[in-house]
Amino acid sequence: MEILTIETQPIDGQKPGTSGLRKKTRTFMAPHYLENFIQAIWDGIGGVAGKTLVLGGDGRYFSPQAAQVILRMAAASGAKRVIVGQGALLSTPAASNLIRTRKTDGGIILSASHNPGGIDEDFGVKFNTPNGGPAAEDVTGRIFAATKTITAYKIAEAQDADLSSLGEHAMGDMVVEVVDPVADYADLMEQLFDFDAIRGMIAGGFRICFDAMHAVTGPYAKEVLENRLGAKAGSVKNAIPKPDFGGGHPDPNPIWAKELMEIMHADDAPDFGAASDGDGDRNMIMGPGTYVSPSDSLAVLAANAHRAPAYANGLAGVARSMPTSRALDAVAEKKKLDCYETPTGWKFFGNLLDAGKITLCGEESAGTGSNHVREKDGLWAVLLWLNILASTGKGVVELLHDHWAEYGRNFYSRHDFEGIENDKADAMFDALTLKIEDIAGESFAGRKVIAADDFTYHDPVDGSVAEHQGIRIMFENGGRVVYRLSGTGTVGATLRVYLEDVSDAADAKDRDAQDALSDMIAAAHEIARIEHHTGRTEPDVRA
Ligand code: VG1
Ligand code: CO
Repeated sequence: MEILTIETQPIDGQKPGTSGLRKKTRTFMAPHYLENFIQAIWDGIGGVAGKTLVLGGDGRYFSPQAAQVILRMAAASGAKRVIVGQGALLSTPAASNLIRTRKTDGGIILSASHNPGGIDEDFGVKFNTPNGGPAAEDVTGRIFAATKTITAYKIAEAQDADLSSLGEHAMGDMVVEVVDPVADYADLMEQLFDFDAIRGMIAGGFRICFDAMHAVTGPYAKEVLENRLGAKAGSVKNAIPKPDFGGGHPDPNPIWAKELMEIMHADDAPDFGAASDGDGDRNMIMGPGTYVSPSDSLAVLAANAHRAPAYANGLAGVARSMPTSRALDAVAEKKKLDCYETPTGWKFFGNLLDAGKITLCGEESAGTGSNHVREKDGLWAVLLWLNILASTGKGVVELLHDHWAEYGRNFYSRHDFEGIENDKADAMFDALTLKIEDIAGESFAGRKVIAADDFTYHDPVDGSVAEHQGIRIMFENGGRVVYRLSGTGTVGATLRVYLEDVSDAADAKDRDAQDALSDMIAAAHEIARIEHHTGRTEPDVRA
């Protein structure tokens, strides 16, 4: 096998964001683009000679070609073995699990998650460390530094590895081990949850609808929900992963999971509805006629996790990303659990999980997970819900209402303003940063501000500091507005405005969240002067 050293030059903008490097697919397909970034990963982690890696992704357009390039580059740099999901498929949580259980040196996940796929859509590459989690900031910093000084990369001249057939294949001295992407993950789920109880509930007539959105969770959900738990055939919809996700956004929220919304709002709605995203790490939970907001879902899971075998001894602690609602904090307070507040992105939970400080964590963006892997995990969240429903005998809506009655309700919504010109978004944040300096005491939309800051995270495990993680404004009586810019988009800037207000009123369960948040929405616009800076009055997405 001949090893080629190809001369190259640094390419601008290869800075990993909230979750890896995400760009337009055509950008990744441009000469040297992918190769430069992969070589920078190898350089950023001290090379791959003698190492074992995991490789897979959500199956989006360009994944098969990218996988072959990465294998040839791993072989050229002396990797010992690469464990690849058959067809280059691995959901993000399944990849995390393999990285951990096979005691590897990390892995590469090919995904742009919930972003659409296709030659004119998005592609992404993420490196996960041996703990199974997304590389922390020090590692991504070294990778980014390497992209800026690269002069050459190494790639082997080899035939494509046959990723369709299970087993070991040779690429020079490197072994390409093709594994069933589903089996190990499904076995792990069976260890964590009471499958007998869930099976019994389903056999008793409990109906499920899971929308895989033509993305990677299809085969996982079919195996677990239909084959192992007995949900009737067809309970998993859009179950075959497609390179373009059927032309949709594989983003499980009320806007993009429209088909599920319709099914769950119909007269004969199933008892439980769920959806996942492109790479299988997000989840959306629904009961008949009811969407469970991700922040509420996280709180309900934290309050009830002990009903599942894996968490029967209770939780070590919990964590949420800063913009996630404080519904979780209410549970932690009552149950006397430590509750950590981290910046957005799963990489910040890794240290807390590794150190055993937390067992469960989540984000408002439909991500929930636990110490079973080091990524958020969509199907895991679905199974924990099912386990809780089976053990309490309650329905989704009853469980949610009982939760609010016990802990109060945190009304919550995120408003996204997409495709804003970068300079306008920056100008808005500059003005906002100045404004919050002396905002305490002022009132907006009739609500008084008690504090405001630009969130800085001090990692309690390794002492690292992450600054500028979002501007938050706290109001009297529990209201809160948070502003940040997305780190996963590929075009312009996406402004995210996170809105929260607290109520323990008896009629809280009947109120519409957007309506209940009208003060916070008005205050958010007034304080940041969103229309003045961006020209926008209405968000593109209300999640
Ligand atoms: C978004 C979400 C964040 C999530 C990240 C990756 O990031 O807000 O909570 O961790 O996506 O999720 P941002 O920077 O765009 O707000 V996934 O499912 O895209 O890997
Ligand atoms: Co995802």
